[in-house]
Amino acid sequence: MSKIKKLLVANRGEIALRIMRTAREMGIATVAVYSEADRLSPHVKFADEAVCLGPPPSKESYLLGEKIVNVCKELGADAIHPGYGFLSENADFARKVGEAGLIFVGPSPQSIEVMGSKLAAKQAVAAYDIPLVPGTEEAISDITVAKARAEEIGYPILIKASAGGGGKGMRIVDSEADFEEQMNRAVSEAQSAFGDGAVFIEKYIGSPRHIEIQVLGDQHGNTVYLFERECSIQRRHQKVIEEAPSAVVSPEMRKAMGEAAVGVAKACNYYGAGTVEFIVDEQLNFYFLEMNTRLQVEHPVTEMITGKDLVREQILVAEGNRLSFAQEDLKINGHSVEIRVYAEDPKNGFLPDIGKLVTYRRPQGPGVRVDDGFEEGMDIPIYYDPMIAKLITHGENRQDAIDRMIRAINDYRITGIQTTLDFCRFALQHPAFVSGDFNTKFVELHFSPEKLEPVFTQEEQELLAALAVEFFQKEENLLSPTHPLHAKPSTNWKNRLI
Ligand code: MV4
Repeated sequence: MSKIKKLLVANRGEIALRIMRTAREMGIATVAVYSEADRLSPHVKFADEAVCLGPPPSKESYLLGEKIVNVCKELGADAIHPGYGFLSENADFARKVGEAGLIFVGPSPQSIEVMGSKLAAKQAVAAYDIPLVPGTEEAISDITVAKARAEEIGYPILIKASAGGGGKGMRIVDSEADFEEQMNRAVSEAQSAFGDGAVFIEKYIGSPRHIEIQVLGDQHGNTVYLFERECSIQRRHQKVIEEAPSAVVSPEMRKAMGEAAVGVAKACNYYGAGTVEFIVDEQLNFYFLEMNTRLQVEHPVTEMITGKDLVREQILVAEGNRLSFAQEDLKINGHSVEIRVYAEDPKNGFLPDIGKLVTYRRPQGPGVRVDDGFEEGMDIPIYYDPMIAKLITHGENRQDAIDRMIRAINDYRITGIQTTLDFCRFALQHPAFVSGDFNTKFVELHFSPEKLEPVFTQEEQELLAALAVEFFQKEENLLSPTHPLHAKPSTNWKNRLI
């Protein structure tokens, strides 16, 4: 057991802030690192100390593992939290941190390594009773053998890269005639993208749900699950809406998935916070896909329904403490939804829309949480992920959490850049989402840009503003029945004004 006194957070934006807030609550001093693009960022201002790593590109700043370890030693910090992305799932980095006598707030390098390879992960869990999608458990080396296996499984099949993940390097094959060509392409793609040409095949599950289980393990062999997150609402492998619990998971299915997830964690001697990803078919059969060995973007929905602070638990476990609660102590309280607010334009193919946050006002109120890393007036840098905020709501039940989310979206004020807020409201109000009966095809099935409420161009907005000014300058118009004071009040207090 070694108490952490000073924690370096090797990340930026909302997650760096979120981690430092918990550290401060635990009496731990914080060190921020930043790139030249993030000099004025809230995570830098919040930290007790901050060190510039270099120019804006990640490779010259947030990915400089050795430099980060050196900063840590120089400032006398005793631990590094990697957040998500960047160095969070880099086994070599985790190893270097340990070799420098520092604590890596995350799993062991061995766990990261095993789960970083889809094939090694499948092989590791083979001894446990974990449902896997029918397929090959080893890399394909002989095309004739592979074709025979594909025939057994039945087309369509999916070719996946072992070193891939998050949907990279996947290919659907509809019939044997296409097999060889698709496989050769998959191998050369995997070789050039990941430096590892190993591929394997799986039965293709057509319209799956993506449901994942949060797990937490200590260094003494105790592992618990903190229930599921439903993450099926995504666009090109980028999650848009997440919720906990899932509308389709029964208590029995929850227990079965939770125990399978704990099995996956045990198969790689996992400690820390991790997420076991499953795909769920239309008959609600679930299959283990991969394990993410980091804190995830969507962890807040789990925190909202369990009352646990996952970063606090990560830190306690990294210090060597035993988990302070058992599986039976965990209960689901209500329902939570998260949307990711991206600086992207849904009306224009979701192109990143960088620029200045001219207006930025967060929604507030009961059951509303905003995790963000920007302030009004700041520029959104082009170098990093376009996610500017996460908006999370909690309610007694699913509909309350959704209603509250729509209210919070309506209260959010962002100008200067286009965001995915309107798109999220569209999704949340869609009958398929409201019913809970949806899968990973939701966006391609139900969304097209014209479904968003029409908005005015910049020119039209200026014209309307000018007309409005002129209109209200005439005193008689204030008494006219078209004045906003007379128009459809959302509450009736305004009626009492006149
Ligand atoms: C699949 C699949 C269908 N069948 N595997 C995509 C991300 C990676 N984690 C695994 N993925 C998938 N694997 C089989 N055998 C469909 C997907 C998939 C998907 C999975 C989760 C969330 C969104 C997805 C979107 C498209 C495809």
